[in-house]
Amino acid sequence: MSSECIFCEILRGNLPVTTVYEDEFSLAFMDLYPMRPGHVLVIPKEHHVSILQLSPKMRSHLFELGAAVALAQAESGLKCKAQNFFINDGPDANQHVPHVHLHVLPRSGADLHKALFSFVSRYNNFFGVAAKRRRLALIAKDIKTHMPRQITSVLTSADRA
Ligand code: DGP
Repeated sequence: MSSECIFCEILRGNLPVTTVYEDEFSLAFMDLYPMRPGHVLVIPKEHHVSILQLSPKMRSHLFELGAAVALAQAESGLKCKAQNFFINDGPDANQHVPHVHLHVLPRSGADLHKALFSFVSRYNNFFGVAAKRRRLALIAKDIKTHMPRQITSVLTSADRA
């Protein structure tokens, strides 16, 4: 873990987080500055900046978890007809938090302008105000309720560092 990484601080329990899913390798939680309602981040517990530093099994695990989150978002009460899955992989790709994170961004089918605005503004380093924790907690509860019972994973306890 890195002492200068806010996601590591979240994993250590030193910063608040609104969790959607957790296992021994990964965490899925609500983005505090959601680009659209229901925006979730999926991270490995190991600190790495780039997906290129992850094992193939870990990369696969993160994407399977991202897919499970997407299924749950689609089943939840969110307006969600599709998702953007994306990773800003390194500072020169507009990565702001130097810890691998997969964005799972619900799209309503009628939100092009709002989504475009949020992409452009954050790529200009403007994130706006943090979402209200109570609202994040309500959305997280809804997504959690719809998470698949089992996440397909190639990782086992033997893969623990
Ligand atoms: P990126 O620009 O790809 O590095 O995305 C970083 C994301 O992290 C961005 O969508 C906002 C989010 N974020 C920043 N600080 C916090 C925090 O303290 N808690 C949570 N939950 N999300 C955060």
